[in-house]
Amino acid sequence: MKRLFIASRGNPEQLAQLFRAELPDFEVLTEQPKAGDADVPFIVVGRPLPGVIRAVPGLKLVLSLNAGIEHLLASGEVPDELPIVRLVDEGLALGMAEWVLAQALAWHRNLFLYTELQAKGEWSPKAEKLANERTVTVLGAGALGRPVAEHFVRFGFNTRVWARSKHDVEGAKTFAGKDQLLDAARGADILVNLLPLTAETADVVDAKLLDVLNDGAFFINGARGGHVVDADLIAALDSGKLSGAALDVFRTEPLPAEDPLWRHPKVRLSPHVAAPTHQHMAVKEMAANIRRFENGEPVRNVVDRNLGY
Ligand code: NDP
Ligand code: OXD
Repeated sequence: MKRLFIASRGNPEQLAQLFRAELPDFEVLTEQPKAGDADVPFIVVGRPLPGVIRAVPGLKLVLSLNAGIEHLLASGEVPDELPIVRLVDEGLALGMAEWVLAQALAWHRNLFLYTELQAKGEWSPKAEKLANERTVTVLGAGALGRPVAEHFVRFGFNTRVWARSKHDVEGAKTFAGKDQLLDAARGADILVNLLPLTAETADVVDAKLLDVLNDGAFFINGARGGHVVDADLIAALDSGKLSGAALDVFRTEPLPAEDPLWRHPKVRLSPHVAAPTHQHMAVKEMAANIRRFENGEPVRNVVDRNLGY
């Protein structure tokens, strides 16, 4: 029963070596097991090819190499009875916090603007504000949203957090549910999206939400492109409602060459690198969950299929 299949299309052998170090009593496979083979209760997946998961005999637990698992749910590749564990680890949380704070602080201290002025040879100091003169709203209070909000609090920003349920985040004002979304965002200077992509959260960043931000606000998207109505985002950038946007994720990735976001002067793009999976940290987390499952203990970070995250 101690068998694990790595179905990653990246570098399965490298992952397998890390798993062998964490789970020395396990047989770790990188070749697809088939019907009739001995049972393989555990599979580690990124974006598996069609049919890969269903073909594994005796599968009991699906461990995702990603925090966002909407692609696994949408593909229908994981049979309903199989629990899916999403990736939650310190590496993701630290990485996302670094990326979001880097973007937020660069905008807050006009560093993007000064880079543009430098290109024109223009010495033009702007009125600089302190963090406590700015309001930040973070959408999502989960494994990534909460630590990001806590960093904003530490820097002294007036911090607000919005989630499905009510949270306590020390030093921040918290909001819950659809009815409080606009209140959470009203008058914010920086809007950060760290929601999972679900039926409820798709298109949540639209004209209605952007309209209630402060004029000249900055939008940071580290979650998924499907959260944003791109036409509304571009309209808000063009009208000056937003002075800029930092985008790491897009509806289609890689972002197609013809997409206007590539060339928009107020958009800062990065190629889905905000919080990459650090394999050695992720493997430790996944191995610990496999042990919990084996010992009959509750497995952590199991996806609620009804909620979609
Ligand atoms: P979590 O599942 O830990 O947190 C999700 C948060 O969103 C929770 O606070 C949850 O509320 C809230 N939420 C969910 N649905 C709603 C809703 N309908 N209305 C209001 N709030 C809602 O996710 P993570 O923090 O781990 O990750 C967030 C997303 O970040 C991932 O799903 C993925 O898309 C993205 N990501 C991007 C990466 C990158 O490199 N760009 C890397 C890793 C992840 P509640 O607390 O009440 O349940
Ligand atoms: C993830 C991601 O969800 O890479 O882990 O976006």
